[in-house]
Amino acid sequence: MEQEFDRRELLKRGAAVSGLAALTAANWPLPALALGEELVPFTDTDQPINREPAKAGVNHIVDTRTLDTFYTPNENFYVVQHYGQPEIDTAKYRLRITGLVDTPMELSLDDIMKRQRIELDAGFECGGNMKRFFYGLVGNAKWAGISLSSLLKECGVQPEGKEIVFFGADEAEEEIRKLKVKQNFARSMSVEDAMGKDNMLAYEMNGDPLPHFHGKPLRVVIPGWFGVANVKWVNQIHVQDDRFMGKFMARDYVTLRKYDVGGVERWTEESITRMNLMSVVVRVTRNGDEYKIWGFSLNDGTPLKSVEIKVDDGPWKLADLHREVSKYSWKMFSYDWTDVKPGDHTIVSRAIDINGNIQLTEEQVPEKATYWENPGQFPRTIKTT
Ligand SMILES: Nc1nc2c(c(=O)[nH]1)N[C@H]1C(S)=C(S)[C@@H](COP(=O)(O)O)O[C@H]1N2
Ligand SMILES: [Mo]
Repeated sequence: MEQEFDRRELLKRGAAVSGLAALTAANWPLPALALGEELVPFTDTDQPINREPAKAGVNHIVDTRTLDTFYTPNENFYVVQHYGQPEIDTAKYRLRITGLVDTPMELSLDDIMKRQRIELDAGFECGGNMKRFFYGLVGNAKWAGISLSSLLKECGVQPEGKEIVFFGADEAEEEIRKLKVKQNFARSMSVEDAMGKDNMLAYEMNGDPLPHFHGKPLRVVIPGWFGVANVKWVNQIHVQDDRFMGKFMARDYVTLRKYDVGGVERWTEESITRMNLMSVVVRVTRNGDEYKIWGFSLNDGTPLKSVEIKVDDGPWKLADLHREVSKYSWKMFSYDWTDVKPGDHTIVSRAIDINGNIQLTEEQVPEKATYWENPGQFPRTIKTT
C-alpha cells in the first residue's frame, strides 16, 4: 500500500531524475559504526529509492545514513546525468574556448594540466534533491584542476561578452516545437558569475583522475551552486552577448515561485543557481544509553553560525559542528541526545548562517510550485526502546 503510493507519487513527480525506473528493495548497507554503537532505524525510511551502487546509465543516490566521512568516496558520490555518460578518449580530448574572446583556444588535457593547479573542497547537491531521497543526491569532495577565471582571462573575454556557456559532450535528440534537434547538456552563467575566483575546471576528484561518471576528463565546478552548474565532460566554453536559453537553463531546473514583485504578488520562474541554506538529519546512533544525532548542512558558502536540533516539542539546542570544514564543503554536525525516553520521536535540524538567515519549515518557505531547491526543514521520525 505504502509502496504503491510511493511509486505513484514518484511517477507524478515525473521521475525528476532519470534512471529512477530501476527501483529495488535491496537492504540498506550497514554504515561503519564504532564499537558498541548501533544504528537507530528511522521509521520514515521504508521507501523504494535507488540504493544501487553507482553504475553506468543510472543515477546513484547516496544512502545518507551511511555518511560517515568528510570526503565522500568517489564510488559513493551521487551521480546524475541527463543525456547518458559519454566515453571520451583522453588522448583525443580537446576543450575549445570560442565566441567573444580575443584568443580562441583548443586545449588538450596536457595543456590544461600544465597550467597552475588549484585545489578546492566543495560539496554540492542536485537541485532536485529532496525528502523522498533522504537528501541522497549529495556528496563532498576535494577537487583539483585549473582556475576558470584565469583561463577566461587568458583568452580575453571581449567587452560585448555577457554570457559564458558550458557544453558537455553528452548529447540527445530533443523535440523542440515538433523539430527533432541534437542537443548537448549545457548550462550558462553571466561573465561576472563565471569569473568567481573559486570556480574551476576539475580533472581530479579526491586525488584520483576524474572518474567517468563524474565527467572524465574535465568538469566545471562552481562551488556554492547546485550540482547542475557543474557541467561534466565539458568540451566547449562559449562566450556570447546574449542569454543562453537551453533546456537546462530555461525549462528544467527552473523554480516556479510566488514573489512580491514591487508590491504585486507574481509567479515567476528562475533558473536555479546558488544552493539554499539547508541541513538534514541523516542518522541516529545509540551506544548503551547514549544517543547521537548526525547530519550535514550545505549552502552557498556563507559561513554558518550554527546548526540546531529540536526533538519533539522541545527547544532548539545547539549541535556540534565538526571541525573538518572549508568554505564550500558541507558541514557535518552531531548532537548528543540525552534523557531519551522510549517511544516515537520526531527530530529536526535547522541551519543558521552568520547573516541571520534561518532554514525555515516547509510551511514558512515562500510559496513554491516545483520541487526544485527544496530547502525546508526535514523532520525525521524514529522509535527508541
Ligand atoms: N554534461 C553533463 N553535466 C552535468 C549533468 C549532465 O547531465 N550532463 N548533470 C548535472 C546535474 S543535474 C548534476 S546534479 C550534477 C551531478 O554531478 P555528479 O554526477 O558528479 O554528482 O552534474 C551536472 N552536470
Ligand atoms: Mo541535478
